[in-house]
Amino acid sequence: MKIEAITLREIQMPLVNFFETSFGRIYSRRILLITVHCDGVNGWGECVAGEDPYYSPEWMETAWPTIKHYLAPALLGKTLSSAHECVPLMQRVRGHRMAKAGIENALWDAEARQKQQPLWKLLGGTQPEIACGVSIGIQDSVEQLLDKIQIELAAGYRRIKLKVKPGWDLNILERVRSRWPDILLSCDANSAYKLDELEHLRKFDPFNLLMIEQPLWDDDIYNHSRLQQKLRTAICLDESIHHARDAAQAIEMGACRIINIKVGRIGGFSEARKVHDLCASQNIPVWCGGMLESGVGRSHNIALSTLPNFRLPGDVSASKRYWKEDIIDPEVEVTSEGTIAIRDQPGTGYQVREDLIEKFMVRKETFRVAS
Ligand code: OSB
Ligand code: MG
Repeated sequence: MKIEAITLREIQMPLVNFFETSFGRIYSRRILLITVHCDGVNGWGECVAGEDPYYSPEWMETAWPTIKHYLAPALLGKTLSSAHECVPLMQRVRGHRMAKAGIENALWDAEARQKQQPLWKLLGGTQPEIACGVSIGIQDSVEQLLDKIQIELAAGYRRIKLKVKPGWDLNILERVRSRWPDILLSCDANSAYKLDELEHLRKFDPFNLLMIEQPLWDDDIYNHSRLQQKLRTAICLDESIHHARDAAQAIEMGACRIINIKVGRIGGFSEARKVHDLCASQNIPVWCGGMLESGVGRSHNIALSTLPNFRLPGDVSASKRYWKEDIIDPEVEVTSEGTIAIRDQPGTGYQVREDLIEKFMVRKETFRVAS
């Protein structure tokens, strides 16, 4: 598999509904798509870095030049026998995991298409059907939130995750639990709390949550271990886990009982599998997080979620929850049982709609081997 060229495209797509977390609200997404051109086959990846450096230090405008000036030059002209061989070639660049993941995952897609094999099988997936949950952002009113939950439960989703922050937490959990005492319910703070709010966080315990995701600082593991000792509710780490060593340390310290794997935050499929395998060996369940992806990233999340230790429903949901029209064919659909059936065609099983990408595109740049 010779890497002949790499193309970056920025597309802009309005969200069907705004999405609000403890770090802010967005109405539309800027998405960086990466195409690797290898021996006549194109592989597609999505860099999940956000519009702003709020979820992570990485964002759209760091990913593009990092790929242009460092990652693409490290890869162009190289011949790989499989996608994971790109990892050591990009290692000199520190961090920038979402940029690296966008490229690595595009190479996996190319490899799967070249081998005429489904990506999920190439990754070692074993589950032909995956369980889906939804992440519901902060709303303008509690009534709106309850309406949203009602709609998602009626659609069949198996787990509801609510974004929380001080002032939008115990009050909503109370309302939700009194209406739905038995649903699988979790919450995600995106680092909205401090360790001195322990007494407040302990008040989450009676709501019988599946987990509380990332209550404390994004760059902290140790203080989560102190907090976990004092909470009955399981902590799930998202932002704090960047690679398998982080996961090993977090588990050893008792900082969490569940880990959210986002392939972008972890730096690509190879490292995501390492985190998965490590958690499996320690009996820590994992689930697949989302970053409001277009169909390209979404289809990669689906493939990853087929690995055996993805034992809890992921934030992997239908295209139409986010997009009027998604850039893949078919769109991702969720059954009335709240599952996605894995497609068995070569690659992701979804075709990239270049016509639509052309329509949403605001910039494009191709890098080739210098001749
Ligand atoms: O923390 O899981 C998160 C979206 C953007 C940034 C961070 C997060 C999220 C979500 C959305 O919760 C999950 C999805 O894509 O549905
Ligand atoms: Mg999260």
